[in-house]
Amino acid sequence: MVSVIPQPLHVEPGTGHVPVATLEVHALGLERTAPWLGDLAASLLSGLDGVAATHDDPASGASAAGSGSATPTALVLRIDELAGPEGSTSPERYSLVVDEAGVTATAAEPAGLLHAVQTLRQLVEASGPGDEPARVPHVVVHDAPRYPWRGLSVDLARTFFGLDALRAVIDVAAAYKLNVLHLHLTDDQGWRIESPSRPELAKLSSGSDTSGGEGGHLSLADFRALQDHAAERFVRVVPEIDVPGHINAATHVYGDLMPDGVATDAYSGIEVGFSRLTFDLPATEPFLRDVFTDLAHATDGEHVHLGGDEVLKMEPAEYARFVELCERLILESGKKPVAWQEAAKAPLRPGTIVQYWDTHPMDLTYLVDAAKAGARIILSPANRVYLDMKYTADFGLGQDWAGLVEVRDSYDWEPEQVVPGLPVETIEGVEAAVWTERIPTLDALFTMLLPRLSAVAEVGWTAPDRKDWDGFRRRVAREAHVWRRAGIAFHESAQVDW
Ligand code: TNX
Repeated sequence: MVSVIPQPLHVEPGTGHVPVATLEVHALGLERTAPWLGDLAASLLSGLDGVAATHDDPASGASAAGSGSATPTALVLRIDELAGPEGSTSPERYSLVVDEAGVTATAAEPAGLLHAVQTLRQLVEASGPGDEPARVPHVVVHDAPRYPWRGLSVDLARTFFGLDALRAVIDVAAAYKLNVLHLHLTDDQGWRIESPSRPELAKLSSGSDTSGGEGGHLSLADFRALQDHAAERFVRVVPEIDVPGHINAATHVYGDLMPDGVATDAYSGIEVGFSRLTFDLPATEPFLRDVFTDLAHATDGEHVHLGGDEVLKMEPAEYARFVELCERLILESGKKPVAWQEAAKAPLRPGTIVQYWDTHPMDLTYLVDAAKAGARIILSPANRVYLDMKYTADFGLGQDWAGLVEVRDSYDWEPEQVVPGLPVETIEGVEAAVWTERIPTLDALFTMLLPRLSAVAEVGWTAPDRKDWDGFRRRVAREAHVWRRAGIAFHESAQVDW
């Protein structure tokens, strides 16, 4: 075990140490694929106590680390097909070697190099802080993730969080090697993304939220900047427009989406399941075509999420027509559909990703059947990874409909056992979710995310036989120092000795 979250697959400790008080990053052969990576690595490592890291940029010929008296230790970043655990084909695989020569990170692709840097960052943290010059024990790490999809979903509709907040969330997610940021962009309370062919949506339906705040929305320029920040950290953004329920923000703008032709009132409460579209109205399909096509154009990623959850007032046949249409619109715009678990009750096209969430006791045969017919499954069991659930009964933030979710609940679960009968090879990954009905500020958001998000990250990355709660408790306690230094709020759960 090394003090790294998520725990790597293969670790060989050595004897001896390498000083890291001055690090010089050499990013080799990344000019075309990830020219920013050397600078990013240097800035991540320079944030650590007692470490000064610079990127030796061959283009500028400049190197500041050499200016001090100590000889800098080299951190080499280099692409190598052979990196990672033997036999691993994961595009995220990497190796990290710390020995007399310095530190060498190799990876099949640039994403793995950033993972290696995140591992190194935690190894440096674990050997400090102290008065001694920073150093890292010799070690060889070969690592690769268990699942290709390790996500966090953030609800921007109930409480709006803007670009800076979301950048901070991405940084934390990437620190624990998560690679998907799913944005729940629309719901009854707000439309939080500019839709160029329907500008009224964000204009008229983003001015409030459930916390009594002013709301807001992401302009396309914001969304562009957000995706750039995410891409530099190898995080894919999956945007969601939730239909055919959770749609009051749209019916508030367009009366012709309502059978009586009358636009609905704005809503800033926290009930769910009361709003819906109507398939046979003439305005419905053009509306869906516009907003999904706009979103598909705006996103760089492969996936667009169509929602589909909690449509409590609709016959199954009409619901199935919505799912079929939205899947088709997304595929026609060149993207792949993702939907909440209820969509699996309708016939799906093979390859659609279905996100399991509802842990109320129920017959899940329809979900298992969909997986057997070609759907890929993401696991977001609410009683484990809904990070808007309260930690304890008296906790001041969040909700408790799925139960209380302490750190250990988020940690101690096995994805293959969540849905009985689900073929394990259909599991694409795991995703935490934070709904924001009762999460009014960024501090509140991080208090709900941390430490539980790091627990979910280990579930998604680490092989089951490498996981262990006692080890995790000790490792996560060390991260408190990192969060405090960065000014990031977290919950000092009684389950951890901070
Ligand atoms: C269920 S999970 C919802 C959301 C709520 C959340 C609150 C899901 C697909 N739907 O609309 O915000 O519970 O925890």
